[in-house]
Amino acid sequence: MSEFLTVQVGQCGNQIGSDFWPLVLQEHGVRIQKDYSKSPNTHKSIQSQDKLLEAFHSFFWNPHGSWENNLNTFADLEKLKIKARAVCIDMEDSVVARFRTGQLRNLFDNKCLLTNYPGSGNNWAEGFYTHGNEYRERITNILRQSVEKCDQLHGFLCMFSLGGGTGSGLGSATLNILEDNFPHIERFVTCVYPAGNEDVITAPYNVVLATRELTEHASCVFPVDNKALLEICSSLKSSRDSQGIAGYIAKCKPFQDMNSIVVNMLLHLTSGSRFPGSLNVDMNEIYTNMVPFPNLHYISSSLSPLMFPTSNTSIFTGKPIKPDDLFSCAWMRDNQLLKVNPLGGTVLGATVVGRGSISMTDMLRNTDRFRNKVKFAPWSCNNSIKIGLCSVPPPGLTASVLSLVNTSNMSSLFKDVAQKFNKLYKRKAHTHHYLQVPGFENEDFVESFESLLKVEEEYSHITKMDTKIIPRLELL
Ligand SMILES: Nc1nc2c(ncn2[C@@H]2O[C@H](COP(=O)(O)OP(=O)(O)OP(=O)(O)O)[C@@H](O)[C@H]2O)c(=O)[nH]1
Ligand SMILES: [Mg+2]
Repeated sequence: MSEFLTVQVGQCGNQIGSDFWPLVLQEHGVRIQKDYSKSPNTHKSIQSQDKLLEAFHSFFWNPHGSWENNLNTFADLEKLKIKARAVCIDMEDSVVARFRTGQLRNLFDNKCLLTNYPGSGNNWAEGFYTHGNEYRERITNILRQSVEKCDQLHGFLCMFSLGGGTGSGLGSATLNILEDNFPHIERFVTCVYPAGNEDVITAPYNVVLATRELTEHASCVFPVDNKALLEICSSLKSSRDSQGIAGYIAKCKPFQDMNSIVVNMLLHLTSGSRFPGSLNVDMNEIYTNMVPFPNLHYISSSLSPLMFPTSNTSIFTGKPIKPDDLFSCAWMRDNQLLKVNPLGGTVLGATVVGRGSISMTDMLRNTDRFRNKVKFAPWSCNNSIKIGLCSVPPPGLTASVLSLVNTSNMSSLFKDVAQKFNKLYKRKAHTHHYLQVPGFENEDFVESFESLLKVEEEYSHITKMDTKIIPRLELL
């Protein structure tokens, strides 16, 4: 089984992380609550103990080496001093402090938690140059120590937002450190694009500066955007509420709900590398099949059923879930974790991973339906779609589907980002905050913007390619 190391940077990255670990434990059949009698371990009683135990070292390491069969409760993990394979970095202390003192405190290795005060002030340059230079050595050492604890490290799972300063700036710097020190280990990034009606005025700068780093240094990016996540969550929670999204935000803790959707996507994405299945699809296979050219590595993702793990409510609640409906929902525009239409453009690569009771027949029938709806890139042989079947469903479900599409429509994301950047940059508003940071130059703005336009053009170019019938080569 493959191992993954999560690298959580900034407030958003660590908040996603704080939702990630309880759900990983739940998925591996470990109960967290103190009063265990109140929460029967249904997932574990349904799934074979061996399957869940074998998968354990994907996300955890055990200083004693031996894995016992009785990892039923969090106390069992504490007894064995089992730790999460996690590196948590933030330049302020509020979120990471909760890892130090919260209910799961013994899960985190204190040596892998790195904080400072008071943050990067929503400034990519502070995160990338100031903190990146200051902490380069410490981050390198933490990463080295964490990697040494792995036998079969498969990839880094990096999580951060692009709107603030630490996640976007120091997250980018960390990506560079990973590439320099571990060039052969894939760097998978889940990054959060801002919603648009921003709480951070300088977000367009941070997004453009960080996107260049993602293009140059990530292996594969699974972007999500807060607008799409907010709409999904509000429709899940308050579809009967006349106030819509505003009503939902007023009543709930939206980030927690939004993050749980992202976490479910990450768990589904890595499920084939962790659990057995009749058609296993590993993360490196996803990467090979989905990324035809190095720069075009941005993947739109969607899950079905979309649900909040804590409440187990989804649009299918109370109804039997038909496999075909699960697939249809996964390909719906409104269910994408990013505001792009996966069926509208040209498909550069597609993967579908079914978990639980999805059969091969269901999979083939539905991927055929998908094939008939979309246009594939001209080089695609027989419009191929990578498929995976993992036998362990997410807790509380019998089946689920993850759709991944690398689509030329990704250009719309970059167009939108460029527009917002231009609005600020043409008046040079707020640029002095960046230019006063040692190491940052106006060239950073210019080159990052050019890099963004290049990716946007490369994606747009695919749409314009014709499917030409190339005659077979004749032997001379
Ligand atoms: N989905 C989601 N978005 C978040 C979360 N926390 C912050 N954001 C978004 O992330 C952006 C701000 O980035 P943060 O992660 O707060 O900033 P940071 O990386 O800590 O950087 P600084 O605070 O500037 O040092 C904004 O667009 C927020 O809306 C979260 O938990 N979930
Ligand atoms: Mg912060």
